Amino acid sequence: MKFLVLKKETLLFFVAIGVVLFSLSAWFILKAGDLTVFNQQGAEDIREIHMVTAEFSTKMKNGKEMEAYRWDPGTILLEKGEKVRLSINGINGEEHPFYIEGTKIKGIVKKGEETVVPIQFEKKGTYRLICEVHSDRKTNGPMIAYIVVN
Ligand SMILES: [Cu+2]
Repeated sequence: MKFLVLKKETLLFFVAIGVVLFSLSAWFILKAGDLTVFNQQGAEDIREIHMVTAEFSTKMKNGKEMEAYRWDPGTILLEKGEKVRLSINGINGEEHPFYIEGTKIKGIVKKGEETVVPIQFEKKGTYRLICEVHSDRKTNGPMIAYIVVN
């Protein structure tokens, strides 16, 4: 019968402790659940990044025309080991044969066509996606995109 003589305040105190403990454990369980979901990176979990070939062109006051070809976006960010499906649509320029520096990856982007490049890097660093025919200013470039792997 000793338990029944607990004061009301004491009971409230224990109830409050119980609520706090319950909340904490619920929070940890939910958080653990989030992490589990986050770590479920299966073979199908491939991120898609879209890129286009673009062209800037302008006419100088003396009538001279200038142009520059670009990959757009010019910089993309990847996580180390992340699988990415890089989809490049040829908008401006007839053909852009390209390679990715430091890899064996190469291909060609043609006007009106989509070129899909599967990429995955195991080493951190910045990899340049270079168009062979517009690689510097003299050839209406530089048509270089930066793939930054963190
Ligand atoms: Cu090009």
